[in-house]
Amino acid sequence: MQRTLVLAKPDAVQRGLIGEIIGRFERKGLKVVGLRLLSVPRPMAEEHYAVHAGKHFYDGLVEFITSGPVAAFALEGPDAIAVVRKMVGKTMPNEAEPGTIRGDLGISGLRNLIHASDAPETAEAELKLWFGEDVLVDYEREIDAWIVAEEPARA
Ligand code: FUP
Repeated sequence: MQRTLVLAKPDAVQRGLIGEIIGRFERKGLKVVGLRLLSVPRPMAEEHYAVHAGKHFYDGLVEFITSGPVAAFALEGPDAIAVVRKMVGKTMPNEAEPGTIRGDLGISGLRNLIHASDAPETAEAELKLWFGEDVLVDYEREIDAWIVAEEPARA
């Protein structure tokens, strides 16, 4: 089981798309294990985007993510990181396939609505940054018996 961080960025919050976005992940079968709405302090934005520091679009990124409230979700499920990335779509909404969140709801550059962790190491670091320690919720869902199949044992 994997956990991953998803952010509905300020454009998604302003456009009233929090429910649409989290609803897609819920319908997919992912379990919500953390939820938070916050105004992002600049140092936190800088840490989140540290990997892009120095790039020509870095200042714009920090500016944008601090421009209004952000909704953060921690999602859990089998292969959650890759599954969520696939649902999010390509970085640029004009290139993202229909059926993906960016492909269906976005059209231009930095207004790409959403962030999702791209690897286990980044997911771990980002969940810590956005939720801190011991905040995510462990719980069982009975419906998981109908969603999550056990891998058959290999001979
Ligand atoms: P993604 O993982 O799809 O969110 O994309 P990246 O982590 O590569 O980029 C993070 C953000 O930087 C994107 F939301 C958009 C912005 N970006 C640009 O504006 N120009 C680029 O060339 C690459 C990324």
